[in-house]
Amino acid sequence: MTVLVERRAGYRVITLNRPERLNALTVDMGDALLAALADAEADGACRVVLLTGAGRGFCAGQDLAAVGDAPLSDLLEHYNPLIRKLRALPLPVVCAVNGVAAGAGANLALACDIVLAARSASFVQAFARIGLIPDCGGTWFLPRLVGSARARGLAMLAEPLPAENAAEWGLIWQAVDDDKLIGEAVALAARLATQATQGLALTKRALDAAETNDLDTQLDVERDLQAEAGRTPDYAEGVRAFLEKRPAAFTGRSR
Ligand code: T3D
Repeated sequence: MTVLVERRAGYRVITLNRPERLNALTVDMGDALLAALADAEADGACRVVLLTGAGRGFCAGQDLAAVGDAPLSDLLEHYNPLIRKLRALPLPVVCAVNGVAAGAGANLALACDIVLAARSASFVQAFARIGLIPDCGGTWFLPRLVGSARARGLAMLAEPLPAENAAEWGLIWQAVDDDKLIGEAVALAARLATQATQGLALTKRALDAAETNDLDTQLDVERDLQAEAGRTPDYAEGVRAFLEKRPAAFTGRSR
């Protein structure tokens, strides 16, 4: 199976599983990943997704041996829904980048909410090496995360950016020691799985909306989404727990 799913208490671990090809993507694998994300969303007990790769790479982008003669836009008909699903998923998605993340593989990681990477990992916008443009959201994520100058350098030079630099530049959340990556990612997923899931989903929506809104519009978005957050049982529980000086016991439920 090209995508493995492990159900754990409160979260699912989804692992890209073509280690002999550094988890390079095929259309079938992209479709399987999309289905795994949809399954996670439909499972009321799943409050976080943790995405990682098997073996020494995270994902080497499109499998260049499997492109075939079809127009490249056909491939993106499969991969774009994946990026949209990651952004729209009403759950936090933690990504543990265990090794090189290249091409579409890099942008798959950047579509996740909190990206941890092993210190030995790197991010390569490999597209320019083969005459393509950054896809799977690359041209959208890069300038927003690291600014225009660095986005252009990464996209046009296609040089590997080591995980520590990626963290310093704000491309990802943190670089961690290789042997601690999975432990830290699992701890983060488990912690998020005990938090106010609806509030986190609404936070995700608000931050995404802010990418294109002016302040005036965004203030209205915050008002509306805050009203929704304020109707959740977790908000009531959070306030109660604060006043009673005890840890909150969030359920993640919307009502
Ligand atoms: O519709 C569209 O727009 C098309 C979609 C485009 C999206 C894209 O993702 S385009 C970019 C595609 N990806 C790349 O160009 C990256 C290609 N890979 C590399 O540059 C290097 O493999 C890495 C920098 C990622 C890692 O280098 P290294 O030295 O650590 O490993 P390696 O030896 O190159 O790779 C290990 C094996 O994986 C090797 O196979 P072998 O020789 O042991 O049989 C290699 O061929 C294979 N592999 C790595 N990446 C791919 C791949 N096989 C197929 N497709 C790959 N992308």
